[in-house]
Amino acid sequence: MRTRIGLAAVAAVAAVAAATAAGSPGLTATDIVYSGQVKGGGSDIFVVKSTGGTPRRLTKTLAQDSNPTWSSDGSRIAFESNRGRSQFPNDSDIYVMRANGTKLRQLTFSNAFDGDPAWSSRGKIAFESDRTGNTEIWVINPDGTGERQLTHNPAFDGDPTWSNDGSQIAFTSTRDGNREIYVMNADGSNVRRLTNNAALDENPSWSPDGSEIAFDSNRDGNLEIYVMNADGSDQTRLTENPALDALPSWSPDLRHIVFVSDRFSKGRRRLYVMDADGSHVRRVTNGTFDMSPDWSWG
Ligand SMILES: [Ca+2]
Ligand SMILES: [Ca+2]
Ligand SMILES: [Ca+2]
Ligand SMILES: [Ca+2]
Repeated sequence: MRTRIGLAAVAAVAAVAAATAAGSPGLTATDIVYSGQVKGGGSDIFVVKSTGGTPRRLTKTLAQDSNPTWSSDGSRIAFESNRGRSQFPNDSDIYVMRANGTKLRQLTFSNAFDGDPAWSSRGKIAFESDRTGNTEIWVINPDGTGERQLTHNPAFDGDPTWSNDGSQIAFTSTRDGNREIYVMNADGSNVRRLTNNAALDENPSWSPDGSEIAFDSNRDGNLEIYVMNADGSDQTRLTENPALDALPSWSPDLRHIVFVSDRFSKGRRRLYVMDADGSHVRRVTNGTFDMSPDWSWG
């Protein structure tokens, strides 16, 4: 559900320009995959260095390619796309390709929405689907086998993110009335709620060492990035800006977090990297609608 934060129509210009994160102390140049709006109205998958520079475009369609996620060895990328299934307006499916954009393969084939994949260290891909009539979390193997439903609740269940060892999944659900962050075992059992707040709490991202979960919330009036311990304790705000700040993802060395913001560019969403304590925010991309970053595993 990551791309559905107010998907307003925006002017479409290709997403390439100089960035400002180069030379930041302590920031290692590793790959971040994301989706960017492109000329003609679709969105495609791009990879950019965390230190900025010209993004590499991996897909080229008039469709919406979005919500990319790295395999743990960095060799493949899974993503969501509505390419090729236009007779079902809300249809999208999970696709896998090599990290250079070749060898594209479709994994799901329902006529409903299948999206927001998250790849685990054990090789499983969690995703959300509304094929049963409401949004649930499912899991599938990267070869298309083993498709299985994990949540069974009439509310929205989405935004999956795996713990580092692949044993647990954090996710967003409205089962208690509004968007909260929950954790469950990888087989769907033992659901525990981590947030309890009348505001939006969504888009969890598990840290690579398993100790913390970053997420976004508007509990302080507008969307900001927060972090909490993996048991839900010590919920701390990292950003403080009237702009939209959402969709966090951790760097492999735990020292930085990439997120989406429209600060300095009203209506244009770009990727920013900050230190894990919220300091030293620097811009990474310069597109019109850059969304859903996923930082590589190493
Ligand atoms: Ca589908
Ligand atoms: Ca559900
Ligand atoms: Ca909430
Ligand atoms: Ca904000």
